[in-house]
Amino acid sequence: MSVAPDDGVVTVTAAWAPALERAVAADPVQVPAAGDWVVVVPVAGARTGAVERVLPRRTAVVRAQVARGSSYGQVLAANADVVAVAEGMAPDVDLARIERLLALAWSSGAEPYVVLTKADLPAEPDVLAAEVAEVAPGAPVLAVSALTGAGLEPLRDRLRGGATVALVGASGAGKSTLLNALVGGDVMSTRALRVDGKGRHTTVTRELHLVPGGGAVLDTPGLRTIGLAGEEALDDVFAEIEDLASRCRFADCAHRTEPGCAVLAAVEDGTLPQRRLDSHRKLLRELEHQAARVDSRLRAELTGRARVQQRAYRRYPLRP
Ligand SMILES: Nc1nc2c(ncn2[C@@H]2O[C@H](COP(=O)(O)OP(=O)(O)OP(=O)(O)O)[C@@H](O)[C@H]2O)c(=O)[nH]1
Ligand SMILES: [Mg+2]
Ligand SMILES: [Zn+2]
Repeated sequence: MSVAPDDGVVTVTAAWAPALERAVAADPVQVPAAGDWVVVVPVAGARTGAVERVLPRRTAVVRAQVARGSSYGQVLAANADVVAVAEGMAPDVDLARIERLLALAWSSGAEPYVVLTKADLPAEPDVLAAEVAEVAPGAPVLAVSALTGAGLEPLRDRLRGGATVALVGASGAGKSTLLNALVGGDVMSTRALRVDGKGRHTTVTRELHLVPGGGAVLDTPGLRTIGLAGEEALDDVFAEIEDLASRCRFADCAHRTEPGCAVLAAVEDGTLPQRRLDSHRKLLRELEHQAARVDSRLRAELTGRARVQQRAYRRYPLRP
């Protein structure tokens, strides 16, 4: 783990202190993540330290841990002001992936953006951007090219204002290339896509880089699986469906067969794409499953916690 101390120049290596190990044992979300502020206690006579504590996060992008069926979350980026969902305009745009990542972005507490990269490739980037804006209510949608520099100004503006911009998205979306363009140097290595268009996971670490004119950009490795952590609210992601739902005849309308359903009526008259409703249902179902996992773990923990704590304290007795 690398930590940039106050002067922002020296990098110290740091190991987890027992106190932090204890915290992580109780809740893996306490694992220090890129963007975290931590308390480091220096080790005398060495350029190393021990990370005692992770300070409370202002915002956090959390996904479900990769292990199938895990009820724990993993922090991808901490304390970002803007979470930019990066999606390449070429070879194609995956709307469902954008919606899924927006769920993480909205629930992070940061401002969600959609950044459509490689805008130099499609014939009509503006048409494509307008299409994506339909699935991203409330989030600015930018069409950018790291190659030509087009469309980067809104992000540069936020950075000049001191914001930290976290980039999340599939492998090969162009996150590291975008970071390099914003930072103005070759700080992250990038790599061409395979011929089949699938990314190769060039970036394997989460890194935060300071931008010379102010602000910081946080790069993350491309995500293959983006599991919802179970705490997201989809209301923001599907704001127009929420809006329609408030006009359904029944307050508990499931928008399936109910009479007087404003959502189904909107699908019927073509104002709401069926794909959008399907996507909402799919994420909602996934969310409910994950929330149930978290619930049953929390119940089990209430009974098991005392035991776990006893073990941890035996291993790392608190010094007086
Ligand atoms: N034409 C064009 N190509 C781009 C642009 N941005 C990125 N690329 C290309 O897309 C490929 C993937 O870029 P990366 O920046 O490595 O993608 P990444 O999202 O960081 O991928 P991972 O690190 O695997 O998550 C590289 O070949 C880049 O040169 C762009 O604006 N225009
Ligand atoms: Mg990368
Ligand atoms: Zn309804």
